[in-house]
Amino acid sequence: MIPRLLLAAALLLPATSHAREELLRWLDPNPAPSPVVGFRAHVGTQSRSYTTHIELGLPAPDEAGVYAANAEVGDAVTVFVALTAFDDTLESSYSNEQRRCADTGGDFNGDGLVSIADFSLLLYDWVVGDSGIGADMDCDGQISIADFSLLVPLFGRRVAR
Ligand SMILES: [Ca+2]
Ligand SMILES: [Ca+2]
Repeated sequence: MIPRLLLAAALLLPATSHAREELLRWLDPNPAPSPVVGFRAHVGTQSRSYTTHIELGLPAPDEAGVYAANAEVGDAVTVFVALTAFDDTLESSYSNEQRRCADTGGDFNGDGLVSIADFSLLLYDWVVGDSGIGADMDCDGQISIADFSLLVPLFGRRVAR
């Protein structure tokens, strides 16, 4: 009865200055009627190491069987999320894991402007490795030309943070 997380866009609702909301969407693979009475999200800043556990309850699925709920996560740039389902007695294994990245808007140094300084930071991370400043703009776990391509059109933009 392991639930399956689906990709969903991150919602950037500033719940507090130290948290953000992530929209989770998932499927319950159990044949109807499912024994599941609730779902739980598990969140951490390292893969497969979850420090926060959030009760999602049993929201009503849409007509395609997709469940959705918001989970408030810490404002670390990247978090890892997995789900479990439970019935009256048992809790499932972890679902597939998803990496969720905060949207820095390309302003990696937090000075409110996407400038050559941010390009330099991205290039540095590209060479040296992800330092956690948010340069992994497409959230695929590596710094590459794809992230650079996402940053280029943001050049000169002011970013409220
Ligand atoms: Ca900047
Ligand atoms: Ca990337």
